[in-house]
Amino acid sequence: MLAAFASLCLAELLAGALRPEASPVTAVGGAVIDRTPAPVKDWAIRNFGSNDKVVLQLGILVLLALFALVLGLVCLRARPLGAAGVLLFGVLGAVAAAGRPAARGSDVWPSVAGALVGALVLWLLSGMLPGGSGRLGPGPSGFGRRRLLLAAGATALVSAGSGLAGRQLTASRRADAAASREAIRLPRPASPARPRPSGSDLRVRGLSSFVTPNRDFYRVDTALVVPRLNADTWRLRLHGKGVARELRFGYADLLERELIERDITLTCVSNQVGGKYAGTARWLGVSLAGLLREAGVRPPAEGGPADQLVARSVDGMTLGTPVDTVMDGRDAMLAVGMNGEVLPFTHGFPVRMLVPGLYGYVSACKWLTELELTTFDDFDAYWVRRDWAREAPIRTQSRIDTPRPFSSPRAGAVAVAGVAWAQHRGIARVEVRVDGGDWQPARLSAEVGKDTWRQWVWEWQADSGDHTLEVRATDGTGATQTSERRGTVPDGATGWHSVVVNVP
Ligand SMILES: Nc1nc2c(c(=O)[nH]1)N[C@H]1C(S)=C(S)[C@@H](COP(=O)(O)O)O[C@H]1N2
Ligand SMILES: [Mo]
Repeated sequence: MLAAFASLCLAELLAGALRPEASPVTAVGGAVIDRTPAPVKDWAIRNFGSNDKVVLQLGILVLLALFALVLGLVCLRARPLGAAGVLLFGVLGAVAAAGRPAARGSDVWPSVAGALVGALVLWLLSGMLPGGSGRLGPGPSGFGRRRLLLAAGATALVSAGSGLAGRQLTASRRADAAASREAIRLPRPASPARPRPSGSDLRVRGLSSFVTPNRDFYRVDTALVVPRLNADTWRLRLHGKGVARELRFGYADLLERELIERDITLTCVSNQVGGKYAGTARWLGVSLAGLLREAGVRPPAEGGPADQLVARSVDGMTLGTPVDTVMDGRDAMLAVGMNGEVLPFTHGFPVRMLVPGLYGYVSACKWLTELELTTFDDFDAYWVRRDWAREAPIRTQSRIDTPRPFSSPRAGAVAVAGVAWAQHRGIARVEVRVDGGDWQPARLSAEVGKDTWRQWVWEWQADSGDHTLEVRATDGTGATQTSERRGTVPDGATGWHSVVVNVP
């Protein structure tokens, strides 16, 4: 265990000095995420939410500890075999690190050096056991025991120190990135968001606010270490099929362009019926269609050769979006601001993509570094290679926020309220029913736009007993949400949200 600890601590120190992504735990975790089948990913998001990554890293550490114990026992019988086992783990870490999509050659060093040190520590410490290498004897002599304890203690101290130093290096790097982000002043939009009409937020107790504050906004991504780019060195390249003029620009160039500001609701395809992976923000950014036009791109509808726009992020994630959708007049954008703030690191600083009406995994690339025009025939993006659909427009959904499931509202007037979304089609109607009775029209919040959700409220005269509340929405095209219950894979969950309450 001590050898494993020493190994990980040294690796952390080197990763802190090189880059945090090179840490073996992070690299192996990333490799595990990439190989996680859709149902397991779904299950993890459902059960652990945004803590799924913490759970994964803890799981890796627990597994490592178990293997360390096993290797320790092996070492008591065959010292070289135990040490070789440690080296094998180093190879595993190095292979994982080198195989990350955005890997650099130097990323293998923390794993390699950590394993060498771990093997050495195991070799030396086990050599201090009575008999030099063999089985535990009746107990080391007083002198031998003291020597062993001293060596073990020194190893533990030095390891802990280097591990902490590694974390410190990473922390100071993060502080640098944070300072560069805080120095940014966003310009005013040339095209501001339309003022929200009064009544766009119903302000019912227990109901999600119309705008989701940044700190409450859901986060879904595969990044174990949140990328912390520096806006000064950030570059974006737009190239590929049918691009007449390749574009390359930096953050300052982007801010010099005309900025648009829009209220848009973002939704994750992994959102279960009734789930909370949806949020609304006021985004500030540059029109993506405008950029594509500037590069000479024509949509397929106008005879352009590329039907897919592939966005790449600094961590190697790829997301593919239909070019027709991006250029059909909706407010697809490269966003730099979120709710009056510079884009937070967790939501893609410095620049992310957004396309109203499409699920995040086919449109909302965070930590964006490259845009490539290609075809759906030629390229499958990250989640498409993992069972998810190529194209994924957002399905109409409605959610009951209050009363909470299994709560006990008092008999009499109860405000049943929630949100409903069908981005880019808009929400036309929301209905509620109790215990399978007649559908009752809910009152909708004033519409902000067809790219945002709407709140709804319905006053229920509750009598005592167990009751089931159900909700369904109708979008702007007149289509009502299907009752058919389907899971999130491959292109979004369907079905009505229902909540059971007990009125005492
Ligand atoms: N680089 C990168 N961008 C990404 C993802 C990711 O894993 N990596 N996840 C996507 C998914 S699945 C969703 S739903 C949205 C979520 O954006 P948010 O975390 O800002 O809410 O980001 C998208 N953009
Ligand atoms: Mo998502």
